[in-house]
Amino acid sequence: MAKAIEKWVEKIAALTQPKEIFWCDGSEKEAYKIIEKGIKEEKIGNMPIFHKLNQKSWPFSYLHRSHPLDVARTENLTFVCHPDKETSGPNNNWMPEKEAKEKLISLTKGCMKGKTMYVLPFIMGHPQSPFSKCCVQVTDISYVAISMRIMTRLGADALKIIGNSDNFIKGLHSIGDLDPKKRFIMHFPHENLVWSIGSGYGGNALLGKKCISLRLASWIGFKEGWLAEHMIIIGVEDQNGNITYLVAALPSACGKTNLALLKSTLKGYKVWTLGDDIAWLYIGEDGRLWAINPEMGFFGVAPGTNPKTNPIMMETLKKGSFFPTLFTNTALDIDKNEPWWEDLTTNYPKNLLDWQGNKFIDHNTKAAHPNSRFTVSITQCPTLSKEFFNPKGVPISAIILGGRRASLAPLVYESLDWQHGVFLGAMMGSETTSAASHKVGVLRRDPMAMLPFCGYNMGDYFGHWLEIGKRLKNPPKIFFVNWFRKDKDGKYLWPGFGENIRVLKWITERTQNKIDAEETSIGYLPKFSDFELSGLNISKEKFKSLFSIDKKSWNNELMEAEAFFEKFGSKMPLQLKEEFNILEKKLNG
Ligand code: SAT
Ligand code: MN
Repeated sequence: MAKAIEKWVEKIAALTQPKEIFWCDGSEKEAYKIIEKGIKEEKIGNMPIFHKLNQKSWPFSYLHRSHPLDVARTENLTFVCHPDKETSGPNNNWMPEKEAKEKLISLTKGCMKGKTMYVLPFIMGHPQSPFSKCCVQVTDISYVAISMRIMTRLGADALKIIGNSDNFIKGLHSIGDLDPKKRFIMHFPHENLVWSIGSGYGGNALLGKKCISLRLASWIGFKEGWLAEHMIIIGVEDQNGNITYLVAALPSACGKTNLALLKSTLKGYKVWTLGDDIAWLYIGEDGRLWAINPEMGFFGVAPGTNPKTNPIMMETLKKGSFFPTLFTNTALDIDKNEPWWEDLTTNYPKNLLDWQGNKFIDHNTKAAHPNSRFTVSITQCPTLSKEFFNPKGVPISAIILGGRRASLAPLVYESLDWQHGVFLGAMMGSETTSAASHKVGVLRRDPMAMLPFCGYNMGDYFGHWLEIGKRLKNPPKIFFVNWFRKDKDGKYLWPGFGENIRVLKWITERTQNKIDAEETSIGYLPKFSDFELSGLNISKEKFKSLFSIDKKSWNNELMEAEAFFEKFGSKMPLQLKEEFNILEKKLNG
């Protein structure tokens, strides 16, 4: 009798009608066979899927160019279809399941004609962890097959664990004809199913990432008592060799990847990397919060990455291993056959093709797409923590949340307790940059950096955070950071990058109860004498402006947050309303 997984694949093949079915085993040999297919057989427009880059300077690296209208996640075409609209909440697009399936079936019928259907069995999380999830995704493009091999634990192990059972998360992906009008990324949490058609872009197509590890997993975690979060995981080692583990959620364009691979400027301090995007958090037997990274790779933004801003990522990208490294929509230095992006070097290479493969002439435009990306195995990261391979994960002492705020938020502050931290996290907002939107400096509410990724009603999500806090015997402290505060002349007050280790030092010392702090209306702030500033040109006065609290702006912030909270109606937990009232009183009392 055919196994459940074979039956499911047969059913999908009957609908999509591929020329052949290719079961992937995750081996090295197979990876290069798929890349060959991408170079010789598959195309987007008239462009091959992969271009082999200079293997001496960029070992095992390939360039991929997407369809020009398929360069980012499309939140407006992303749906979470719980049986009822209220469970999906105002934070998700929703349509009735019947209507959603009808649309998807008509778009998917025969969509793989003449193509290869790759079957990708993979595990999100460590195979020996009770929290890991087995998944199977089918796709009709080699780029996605290879990307999934880098980003997940793909291959025979997953098949072995799945065995005859039908206990696996299902992902159906096809690039369709890449027409944005025929594009949908739909989630069916009650069926453990993601169905995505019309896009080959990362978050829309690598279903293990945002679709499974955040949207579906957050819902599973809600029901099972754990959290799936949009967070990096790092270990901070101090002069005595003690390592404190932290998670951090920052919206895009807030230096999240740089923080995950931070190169310390403080002697004796070192940051160990465990993850750059997603953390699954569960309550351990010891009553502490533990974190695992379900992924195996980095899918990071290329522009701005260079030996100064992120030397460790540069090393990771250049390392090369039997996992290929992919560059998507970067520019191409023709003479060297190397990828290039803005700020990689100070000068433009002489002969450059832009991200669409045209000769780059107009220096008023960007050569690499602002959202051009690299896909690289985490195993190539020189600062990878050995605990990454521990199925238990790591115990978390602090949760860092934050955003980009030119004024308002101090460089760092600590919430008074878990509930207060959840409240501040729920009203989190960040200013957009030109890379993310054409309007610069527009404020977007993005609670816990999860707004586009929470697979259920965010009012329930806030309640779930509060519940988790109650169950933790020893909850992590919750901190807020803002690297982007500016002075009156619009200049950044804080140097950022490697110097952020100073903020991490203060945070870890607070978790170890080594130092006290100044209690204010919004939480605890560092004392000047406790904050490591040696070697930086930061006066007491400048320090004060990094940490000043402007009553008027905070009142204004509260007003905006109130309007945001109202969207969630009766789902909004009462405790957060209480916190709201307390803060309002403190600010004005
Ligand atoms: O959404 S993606 O996974 O494509 C990129 C990101 O926002 O982290
Ligand atoms: Mn992300």
